[in-house]
Amino acid sequence: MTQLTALISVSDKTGIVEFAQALHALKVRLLSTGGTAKLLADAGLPVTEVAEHTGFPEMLDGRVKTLHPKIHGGLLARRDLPEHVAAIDKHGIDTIDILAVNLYPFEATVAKPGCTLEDAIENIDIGGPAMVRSAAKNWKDVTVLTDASQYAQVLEELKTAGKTSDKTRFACSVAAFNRIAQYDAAISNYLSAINEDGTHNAFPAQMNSSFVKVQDLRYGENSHQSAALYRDLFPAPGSLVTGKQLQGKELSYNNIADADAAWECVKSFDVPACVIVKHANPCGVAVGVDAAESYAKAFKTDPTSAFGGIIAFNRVVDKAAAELVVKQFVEVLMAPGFTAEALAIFAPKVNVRLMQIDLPAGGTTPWQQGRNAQDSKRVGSGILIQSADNHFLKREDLKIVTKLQPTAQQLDDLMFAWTVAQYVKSNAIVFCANGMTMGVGAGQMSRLDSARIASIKAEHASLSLKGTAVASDAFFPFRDGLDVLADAGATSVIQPGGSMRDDEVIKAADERGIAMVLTGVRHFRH
Ligand code: 93A
Repeated sequence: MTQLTALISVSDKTGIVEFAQALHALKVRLLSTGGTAKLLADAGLPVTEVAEHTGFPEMLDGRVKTLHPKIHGGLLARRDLPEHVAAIDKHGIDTIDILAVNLYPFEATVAKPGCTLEDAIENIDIGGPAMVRSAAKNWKDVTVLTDASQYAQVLEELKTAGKTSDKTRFACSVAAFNRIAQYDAAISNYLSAINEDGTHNAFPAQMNSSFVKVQDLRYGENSHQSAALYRDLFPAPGSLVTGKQLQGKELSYNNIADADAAWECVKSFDVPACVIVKHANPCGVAVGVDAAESYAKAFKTDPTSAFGGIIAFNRVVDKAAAELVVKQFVEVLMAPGFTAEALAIFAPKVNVRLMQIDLPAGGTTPWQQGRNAQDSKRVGSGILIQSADNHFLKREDLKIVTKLQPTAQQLDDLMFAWTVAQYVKSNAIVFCANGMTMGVGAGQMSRLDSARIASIKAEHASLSLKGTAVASDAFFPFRDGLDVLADAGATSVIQPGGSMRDDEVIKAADERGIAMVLTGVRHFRH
């Protein structure tokens, strides 16, 4: 039997010495590129460098190593075609029967924070994929290995049969093309998302997205669903996925979803704030002089729902805040930092998941403010993509439409209520007073029901809604919704306006002694 030749050229050198040793034991001739050849030679293996084999040196810092007809001819020549065999003979080209290649680590390079465009470019492998494609195309004659996990099977077949099976060679060829497709997609995704100076391009011409796996999750929304967390190749600074878990059990799928809702909401406040989330909705939000006060107020909104909640702060959690929070059953606690005393208070609570997440430094774009420019939602086999709801209301945008003008305190509460309503699932009704939610009605199919539920919740928490400010995430189609708020005790309302019956609703507000302001924007959230 003629001697087989293997070309080995790998960046990830895991298991390669053992593989080459096994090939050598099977009398396979070894060809290899610079770094790999050195490693194999150091292990005492007889190996011919590709440069020696081709008679052409590696050049341009290794950019040209294997791009040579002696390599590609050896991989591509069909052994069953006499013309092919004659052609390679004429040019002194030897056939290559086994190719083991893994590529420059492009994906790992660009996944590193701070990777420069230049680094990324240098890690685009050209010669490796070219050889892999040649070998994979000629799968009937060549076995191509692109992953260390394939070495054992191929060795086994070589040992027992002296050659690999058609089945294995075809499977290796498919795996090789899959790997190349994945590799090229990573390059295309990366380059589509940056500008020529290396800055991030939030709106690339091509709607590519590239995700880096963060971790497998124990299960998805329910225990029969499997799940994993991926992060954007370029996560917005200060977003949840940039955080570090300091203690506690592994985060679950639902923990992460709820934590994101809480973190996005708490980031919206400039003053110390606390957000408690359950089932993707805030069940208590408040601002205060410090973390402790904001928590105490947020907890009061709905102590029943807060049990097992996900809590986010936009200030460092100190001893005073920790002493309050530790009294309740908490699943996840997020903050830009924790004092040593606070950490000591939570240390015995081994199940409490503590997350430290930096706040975004801020800037003019949503991304600099720690928000994604886009969000998306799967619909069957499609995907809906939209620019994210990054509209943040300014006081000067408000239009007062009632005879009664809101007082300064009411305006503060209306602005606060509006901010919270943005993070409550529609239909959203949020009663507030003194920088604290007093009743949250979320996720109902009817706005009236959301209003009713918000007042029932306030009653359960023994909170009076007298004199409260209310936000409605979308307009009132009829006056009945407003009447429910007035009956509950509200004296000021913020809502988008824009209904056909705005006049009827404004008239009702005047009748009921309510000061009403319109925002001109709505915040549906589904
Ligand atoms: O720079 S390249 O694109 N040009 C080439 O001709 C070439 N040939 C193999 N990269 C090339 N390779 C890659 O080098 C392989 O895909 C492998 O990742 C790496 C192995 O280099 P070394 O053996 O010197 O460590």
